[in-house]
Amino acid sequence: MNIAVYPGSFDPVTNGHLDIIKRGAKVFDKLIVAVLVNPSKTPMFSVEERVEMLKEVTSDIENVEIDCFSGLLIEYLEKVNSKIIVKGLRMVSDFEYEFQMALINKKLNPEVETIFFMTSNKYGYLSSSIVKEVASFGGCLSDLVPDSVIKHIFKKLKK
Ligand code: COD
Repeated sequence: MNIAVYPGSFDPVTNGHLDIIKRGAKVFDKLIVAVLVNPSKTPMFSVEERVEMLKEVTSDIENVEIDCFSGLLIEYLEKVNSKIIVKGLRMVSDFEYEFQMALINKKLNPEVETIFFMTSNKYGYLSSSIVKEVASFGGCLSDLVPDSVIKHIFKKLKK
């Protein structure tokens, strides 16, 4: 069974992430979307909220599981019995960082492969940070994140 892990911050999940999840789920037997627990960052949403939003938007995809992890990704892969990391690539600017990550993960475990999915044309500009910026200025979020996520963002901003 081919189990792949798609790691990220997902703060919050965007339509760009969801596109990669849907495409990844078609390629692998099981795709685990793994939210990083990173105490050194101050995210908009807690890990539990990010997991919840991901569960809501992937509930119709049978072979997708949502989880969270802390520490090294390579150690998490071992725990879930996977040797495949899924990443998304947008601009050339993603490449340098993702290339470094792929190389360090390969160094830490040579059996692990990182597989890149090119962003779909319409999501090349999209990131969680851009979504948060647009939201903070009251801009329109449709086409950027799933409808259920828009509700979570507005709820958070009202607080
Ligand atoms: N289109 C396509 N892909 C996209 C889009 C889009 N519009 N938006 C984002 N993506 C891709 C990103 O390129 C990335 O691959 C993934 O989706 C997740 O994106 P983010 O922004 O939610 O998450 P990141 O980039 O902050 O996640 C970083 C990780 C959690 C993957 C990384 O920090 C990590 O693996 N940390 C664990 C510690 C570790 O093992 N480090 C490496 C060895 S030191």
